[in-house]
Amino acid sequence: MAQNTILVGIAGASASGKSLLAQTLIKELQSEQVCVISEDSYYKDQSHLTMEERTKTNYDHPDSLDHELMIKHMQELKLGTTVPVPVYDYSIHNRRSETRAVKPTRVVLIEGILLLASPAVRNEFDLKFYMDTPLDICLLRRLQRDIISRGRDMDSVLKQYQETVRPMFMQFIEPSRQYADLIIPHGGRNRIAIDLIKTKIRSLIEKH
Ligand code: UZR
Ligand code: MG
Repeated sequence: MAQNTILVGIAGASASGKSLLAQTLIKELQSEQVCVISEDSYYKDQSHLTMEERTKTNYDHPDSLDHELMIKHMQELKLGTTVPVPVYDYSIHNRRSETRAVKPTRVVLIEGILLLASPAVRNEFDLKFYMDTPLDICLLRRLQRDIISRGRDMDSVLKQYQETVRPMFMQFIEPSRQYADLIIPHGGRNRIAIDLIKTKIRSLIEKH
């Protein structure tokens, strides 16, 4: 039997434009056969830790993510099962109690920093993209985003950037670029890349 759900991975540095690309594809495709899941949803449950302890977690290291649950969900989606995706709340560095039911649509986009870093995760994808946005641009976006939407201040963003974001990018994310099928420069507003990916996704939906 042909596999029904196609899994598309969008990896790359933090604030490289992964979510923007995914959201743009969803908006422009206007199809009920496409949806998006964020790898951030799978940050491990930290209910047993105090807020103080949670701020010390290295969220840029693969160990902070529940990749086992994510892989299980990826496999279930491919088998046609609806999955309960955790809902993550950055302001409390933890999962909320509720989950989001994600249906096995024809194409499921998954976006996240560490999707291509481990063989177990990357092997589940049918198509793999890597956002190759210059790091200085990512840092500027990250400063803006974390201060405006994730309730941080400048000092904490810069500290986190130097302590974990940049070193873990060098150790895990940048080396994972080689596993992508396609490398996307210029960030989430790369019009040619958006149009090419839309064409590919439309053909996958139509072939169904
Ligand atoms: P994107 N992150 C947090 O800052 N706090 C959390 O509770 C969970 C995640 C950050 C994480 C990573 N790390 O760089 C980023 N740090 O979210 C990934 N430090 O999200 O791909 O949207 O940038
Ligand atoms: Mg994002």
